[in-house]
Amino acid sequence: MVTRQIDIDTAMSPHQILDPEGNLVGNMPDISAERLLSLYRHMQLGRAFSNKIIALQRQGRATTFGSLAGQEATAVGLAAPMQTQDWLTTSYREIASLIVRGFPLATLIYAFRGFTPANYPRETHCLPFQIVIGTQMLHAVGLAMAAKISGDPVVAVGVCGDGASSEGDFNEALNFAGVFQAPVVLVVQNNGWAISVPRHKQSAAPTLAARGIGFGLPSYLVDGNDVLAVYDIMQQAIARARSGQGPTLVEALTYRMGAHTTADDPTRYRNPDEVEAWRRKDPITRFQRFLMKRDLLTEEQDRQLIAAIEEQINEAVREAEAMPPMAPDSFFDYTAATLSPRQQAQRADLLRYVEAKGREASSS
Ligand SMILES: Cc1ncc(C[n+]2csc(CCOP(=O)(O)OP(=O)(O)O)c2C)c(N)n1
Ligand SMILES: [Mg+2]
Repeated sequence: MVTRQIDIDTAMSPHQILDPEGNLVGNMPDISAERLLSLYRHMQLGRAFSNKIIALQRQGRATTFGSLAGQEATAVGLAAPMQTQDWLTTSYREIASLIVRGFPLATLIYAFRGFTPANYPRETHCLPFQIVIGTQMLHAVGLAMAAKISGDPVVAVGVCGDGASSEGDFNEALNFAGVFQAPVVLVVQNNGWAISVPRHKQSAAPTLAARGIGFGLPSYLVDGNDVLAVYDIMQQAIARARSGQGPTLVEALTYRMGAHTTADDPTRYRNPDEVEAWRRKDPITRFQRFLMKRDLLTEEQDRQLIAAIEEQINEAVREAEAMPPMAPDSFFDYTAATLSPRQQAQRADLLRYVEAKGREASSS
């Protein structure tokens, strides 16, 4: 019988490297200046991307979108230590993680026009982001098990929200990962809310990280607004998984500054004081202060970086809006390798309907 010693303390108080003023309060991980600036640029890119899609949605140029604001340190810090061959499975809230993995901005924007990209960027090793809450945690464990069975030095990272931790899928993923020692890192991005349901309604456990202990997983609570702390814990967990030391659960404590999605009004259920308190812990401001104190970033360079990001996003919007809409029946191509007679009939039915609607529109 295998007995593993699991430290409960790491799951109880958050690991922190930078305080909200950007002062170093923990051990600095071994990261080059170039990489520090790349983390910062991706955080700014994540926020600007989120703001842009929300603006496009308001103009009828994008679908429903869940704000990323406030969660950039977690999204960037969890993806940055991954290697090219590793797999990432996320929800809709981790778009900045996909960007870190090299997912093209124009392809993402095309997806937020409501279309499935014809040339999915498989080389990024990111599964399509999940809307079905919690499911991607099982996908991550499955990918990790495939790597383990094949003997590939590949790690999978699965990310979900605090609300998702109440789903069966989340618990099954942790249990399976623990029993079979899958090379996986399971991350809960605890942003305080699952639409209008607060964290305390999800679990009576003192932290969500503490839940990992019961499954036999080394578990870590981390300040999710501190990119260095997230990077540090993730780097260690990924290295352990790669060297055959099994899975880890990470809970990143952060906050959803914006609405759940463009279809939500959080002022109906959230106390503005709570939002204000978290604004003072803004992950981008914190890291910006740190970089400036270290003379790695000047105000002028910061302005230039933000302007360059704006231009990069505008260019991606132009590119995405120039792409033709997907054929309305193309989703049949992604659903099954071969269509059953019933599915073929459904496809023909859909095409007849689309054609009739087109005729109706052109005659009116
Ligand atoms: C299985 C399932 N149940 C319900 C929903 C509807 N739904 C969409 S988002 C959401 C809340 C998710 O909260 P959380 O896991 O904390 O993620 P967050 O949106 O805060 O990132 C729910 C219930 C869904 N998409 N899938
Ligand atoms: Mg949440």
